Amino acid sequence: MWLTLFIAALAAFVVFKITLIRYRRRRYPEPHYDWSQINTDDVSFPQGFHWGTATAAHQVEGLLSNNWTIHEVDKGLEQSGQACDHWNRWKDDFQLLSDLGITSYRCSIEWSRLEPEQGVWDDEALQTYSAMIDELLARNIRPILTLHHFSHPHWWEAKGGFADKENIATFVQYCERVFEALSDRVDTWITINEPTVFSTMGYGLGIFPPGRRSPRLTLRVMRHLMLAHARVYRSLKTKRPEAQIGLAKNVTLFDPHNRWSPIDWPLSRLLEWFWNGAWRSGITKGKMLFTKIPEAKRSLDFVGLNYYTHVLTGLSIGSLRKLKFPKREQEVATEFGYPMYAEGLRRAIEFLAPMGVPIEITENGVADADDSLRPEHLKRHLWVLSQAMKDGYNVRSYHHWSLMDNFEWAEGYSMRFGLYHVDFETQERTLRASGELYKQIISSN
Ligand code: GCO
Repeated sequence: MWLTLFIAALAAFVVFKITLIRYRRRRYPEPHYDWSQINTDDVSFPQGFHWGTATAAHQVEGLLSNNWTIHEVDKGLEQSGQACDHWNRWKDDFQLLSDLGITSYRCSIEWSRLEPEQGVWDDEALQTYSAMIDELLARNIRPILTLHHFSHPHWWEAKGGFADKENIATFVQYCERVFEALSDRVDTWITINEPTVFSTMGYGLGIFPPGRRSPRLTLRVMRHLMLAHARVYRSLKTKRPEAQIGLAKNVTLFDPHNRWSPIDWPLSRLLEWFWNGAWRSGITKGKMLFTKIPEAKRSLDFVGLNYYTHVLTGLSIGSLRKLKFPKREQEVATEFGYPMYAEGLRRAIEFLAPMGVPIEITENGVADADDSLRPEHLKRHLWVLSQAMKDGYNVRSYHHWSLMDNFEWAEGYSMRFGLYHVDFETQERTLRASGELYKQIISSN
């Protein structure tokens, strides 16, 4: 009798587990393609599709003084220093864009250059940005300007940056000033780059400035970034309703390392909600992380997608102090540690599509110093993108991260993401094989 009961209970448990796993598989699939069976050259893109590359001011311009430069020194990180000396070499660098056949270029404005002290504006710096825009337009390259890409002035950081709601007003003023000067020529704007990365890395994991480790602050900064984005959006739209204003969202996917595990699966759902879902709900519903932010509802004309990888969650991820990135057997680990998972680009697009606005791929790329992976990386991602567009997803552009090797934040110069190799001693730029490949893809599409 006990044995029968035991066997029945065991059988019920197994059936329950299998049903649960089948349900999870169906509802949260993690597709992996057999790439050996796919012809990644078989791609096509519609007329008017934009081919681009992306950079950010702090990563390329050089000799800045902002929240990051302080953090680099405080934490003993590699210093950004001269970076790519782009502030002096931008004309030559724009020639590199033309050499590739680029039609869209995403870059960012450095607030600390424009307003080094509160209320003291450097008009010459603004003039330089303005000249950059003219040069891009003369080359038939559409500029996309990011107003905040992780860096801002010291004085603003000292006042608490995005952790203090009161500071949003000065951020909005800065954005308005730039918009007033450049929006006669720039149509496409990104308010904030990767809000979840900025808040989690800076206030949760302590890896980015200001190096805090506080869950409470992380959530607060996430909400403030949403509010700041919404206020900038509303203000700029009143100034010029036809401008296209969006933000760049890093969609990292979270998949359970082990689908049987009672830890891995709920953890992946939780992280997925925290990283992606809460943000999407802020924009679609005006509600984020249990707080109403009504201004945020429908505050996007397009959404920028930065896609790099999926993270396999579970105990295998290590500790918060030392994150590890496990990978599936069939996956290749990139130099950053996380796996190459091109299939996820499709999932990221599917995740954003319900927002009902066009998608611009504002970043996608790989750290790969010897360029052994980048050509395949590029081909796979563009194949996935081409398929998604054939299936009707509204994607307008692809911006490869990055035009050239540059300062990769906490990783310093060790991670090389460029289509052009940069020799940081001589500042010489050399086109990599993957850059050559990208150029060919652009010219045949
Ligand atoms: C980010 C940024 C870029 C990075 C790129 C490579 O995602 O952190 O937007 O500035 O350099 O993503 O990691």
